[in-house]
Amino acid sequence: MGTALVYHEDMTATRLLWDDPECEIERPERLTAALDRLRQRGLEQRCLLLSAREASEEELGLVHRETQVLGKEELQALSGQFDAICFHPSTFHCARLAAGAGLQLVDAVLTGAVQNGLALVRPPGHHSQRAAANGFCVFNNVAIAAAHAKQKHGLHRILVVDWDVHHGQGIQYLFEDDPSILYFSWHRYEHGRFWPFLRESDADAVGRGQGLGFTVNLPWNQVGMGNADYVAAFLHLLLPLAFEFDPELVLVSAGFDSAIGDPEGQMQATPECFAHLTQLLQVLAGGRVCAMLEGGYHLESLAESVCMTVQTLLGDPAPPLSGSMVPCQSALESIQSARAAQAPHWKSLQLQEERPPPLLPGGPVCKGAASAPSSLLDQPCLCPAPSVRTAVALTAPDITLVLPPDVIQQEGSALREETEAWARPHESLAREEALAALGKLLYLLDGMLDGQVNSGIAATPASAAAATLDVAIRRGLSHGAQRLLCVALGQLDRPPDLAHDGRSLWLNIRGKEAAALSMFHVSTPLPAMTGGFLSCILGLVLPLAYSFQPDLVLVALGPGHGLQGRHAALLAAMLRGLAGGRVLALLEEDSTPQLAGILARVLNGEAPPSLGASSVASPEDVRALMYLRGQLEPQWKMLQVGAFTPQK
Ligand code: Q9C
Ligand code: ZN
Repeated sequence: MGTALVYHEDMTATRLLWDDPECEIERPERLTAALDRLRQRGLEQRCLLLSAREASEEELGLVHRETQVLGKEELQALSGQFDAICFHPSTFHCARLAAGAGLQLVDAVLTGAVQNGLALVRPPGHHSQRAAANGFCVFNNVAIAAAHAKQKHGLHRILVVDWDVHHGQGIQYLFEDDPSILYFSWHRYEHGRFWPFLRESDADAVGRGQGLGFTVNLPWNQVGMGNADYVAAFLHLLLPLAFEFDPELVLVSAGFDSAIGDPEGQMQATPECFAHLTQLLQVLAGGRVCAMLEGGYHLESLAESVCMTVQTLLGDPAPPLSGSMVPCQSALESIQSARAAQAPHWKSLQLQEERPPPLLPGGPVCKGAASAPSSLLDQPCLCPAPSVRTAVALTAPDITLVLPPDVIQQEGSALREETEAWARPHESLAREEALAALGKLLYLLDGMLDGQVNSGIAATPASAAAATLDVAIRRGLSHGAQRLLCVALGQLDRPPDLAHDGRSLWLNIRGKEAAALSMFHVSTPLPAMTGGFLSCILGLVLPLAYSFQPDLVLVALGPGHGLQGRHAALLAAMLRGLAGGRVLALLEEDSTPQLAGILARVLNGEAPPSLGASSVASPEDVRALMYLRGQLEPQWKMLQVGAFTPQK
């Protein structure tokens, strides 16, 4: 459905007219560097370009008290009245364009002209308050867009995700008693010793009045937070609340001063991390995500991170995350304290907070941020994108299957002798239909392993599902996959002679018992209700997967898998964050064309349908999750929620 890029060259006009070391980092080059890189990567060309317009007085009035135009002489004097503000004669025009750009983006998304988009704007907005400019921000672009989405489009639930490294206190103040706007912000805090030095940036500021629980602060008390810390914050704090909230629209205060190399943030997250954050948000609100630039002062890091965000909005799979995926102790403590502060207001946190896990010292410690931007930044991932994003290899190409034009129905099959050789050990693969299906699957898998195809769907007769999966795993491991994650739903057993060499992680979702037979062989019941399903995905499947860092994912819906279509779509959409989106879904031949169709679209980058208001996880589901977490947490560190180590 498309991605909008909203911009206007005039927004490069505002600049610093006198010496001020605090303001000098907010430079016009921030916009030109980001835009140049988007062009260079061919990403701008794939977007719907919208030329920013000025917001009207009335639109600004949604959030701000009267605004004024000033003469040049008054600008410096006026600047002195605010914290971290330097006005320029063009500031008012630029700030009106920045606010207008956000409004256009929201209008484009909510009228269905596009699915999502990014507004590349200056000045930023999230520090701006009702009657005060602050922290380089003049008008609160995101807040105005949120108020507009409520007023002009009648929305009732808007999620604002502020991944800028500073606390967007302006947004918090404007909506702290408003339950229709869930505001999440993580920020460098250092126990209150970092700008803007506010007590109300801490985790225990949770909103007031009707808005209790609709302000979510995650203060980082150390610098050096990295990919694992950011993803853990999403999986264990933001996303459970966001799914429970069930937003109709997601606005992102997209500051990239939280990325590696930034002089303000001093954090370590690589640009690829923003692809993952974006992708994780795209499963909400039917994929209606509007990102607006806030901070980001390291031009290289900013440009790369903007590209990662836009690329993901366009539906490209996120590149794999680099580095060991182990959240640091300080991050876990922050996540735990935010969860504890929010637990009274959110059902999805309550059951698990009943017995707060003990905090034990001794986890990994953040390295700090002294090191220069790592080589990760100097060498952006240059792996060529596969020519086919998604291929569907069904045995009888289905004419009733409605697919986007860029999803291909694969005709090819592996060579007959080769297919027979792989099939030989399995009785269930002797039948002609099973052999034919296996030939198509092998052909598809080879395309994926060779890098020609990114993701795919194959089908098999139910009686041959287990054997086909067994062959797929072996073939994957012998033809290039280093680490293979297999998520198996329904009656599928781990192939008995699959080596226990740590190269495959088997996760079965079915039956009654939760069991970790080894760290690479996990079984958990399929929750009946949406709430339980979500905590299974966010609390178990994704933490395991992000810890394991597979380079190939197989997801198999086997006999009696019992998964609803929208749940299958969500699982596939979220597993797409692993292995650079190299995901092969294996279905039963008699699955409905609807199921095959929705999985193909989701693997191809479309948003899964909203789950709607979710039920709570049942006590049994929570017990299963807690049990497995206790078993597996020492090995798979992304499972940690708070600094928790189970007692023996
Ligand atoms: N060294 C935005 O990122 N100066 N504003 C802090 C600490 C103010 C940041 C000084 C930073 C404002 C949108
Ligand atoms: Zn910032």
